[in-house]
Amino acid sequence: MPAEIGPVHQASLKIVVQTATFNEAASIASLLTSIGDVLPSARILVIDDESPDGTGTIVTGIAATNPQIHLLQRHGQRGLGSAILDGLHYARDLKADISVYLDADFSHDPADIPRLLDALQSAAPNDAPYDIAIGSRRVPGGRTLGWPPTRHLASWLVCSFTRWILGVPVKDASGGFRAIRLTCLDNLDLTGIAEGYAFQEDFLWRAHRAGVRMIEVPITFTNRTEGNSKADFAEMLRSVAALLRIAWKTWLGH
Ligand SMILES: Nc1nc2c(ncn2[C@@H]2O[C@H](COP(=O)(O)OP(=O)(O)O)[C@@H](O)[C@H]2O)c(=O)[nH]1
Ligand SMILES: [Mg+2]
Repeated sequence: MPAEIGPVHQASLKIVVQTATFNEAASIASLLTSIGDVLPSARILVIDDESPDGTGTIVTGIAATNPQIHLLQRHGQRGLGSAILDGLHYARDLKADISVYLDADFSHDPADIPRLLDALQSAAPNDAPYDIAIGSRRVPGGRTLGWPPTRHLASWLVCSFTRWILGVPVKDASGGFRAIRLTCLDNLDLTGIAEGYAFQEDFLWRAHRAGVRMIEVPITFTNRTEGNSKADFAEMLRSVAALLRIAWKTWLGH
């Protein structure tokens, strides 16, 4: 049953829902079905990095019978951030107005997408509209389920660092569930943006400095029950290095 129809849908804006995948064969088919149930008119884009478990092959099969589903199969490349960025550009090439991105492991509930879309339209009459709606675990009503204490600690450190050291005025800068008004990309310099998980903080840092308006929407994040996390120790180190580079640029006033 489709979710409640909000103002964005009535305005018939063109929406792409995108998800980056690496080894998500266990969940991708049901995720595509769930997104289609929530937003029947949206295009759905999967950006896959040659997943060895055949995620791309599964999507190819589904896309063959459903023209609303697109696969961007990348070759010889890895990285959550660069995958999301390629997806945003792909959505813009499709002439979409808004792209929503979310993880492929059901940590983000597709049923929350309409609330993110509606938040983009929620600015007061004389204010500029919001360009980014952030699915947030750190505003009242938001929460994270199923994480070990170490993940909670790492996430709290990253979000605090981004808020207080990098100066980005949001509480959850590290989540991967967002709605983006694609015109805002025109005002952002995305050269050299982090290609891994630190893309999430780097993107908001650049957006904030460009004057892009953002709003946080409470969501429940549920840790995956299928497949494995790609946020390993090496990725954590890459993210820390990327955040320190951004801090350096912040202090230098770049
Ligand atoms: N295309 C692509 N997707 C990735 C890559 N790394 C992670 N992902 C996807 O990014 C999302 C978040 O990754 P996940 O492993 O769930 O991270 P966690 O939720 O932080 O533990 C999932 O949909 C992954 O499949 C990558 O290198 N390339
Ligand atoms: Mg996950």
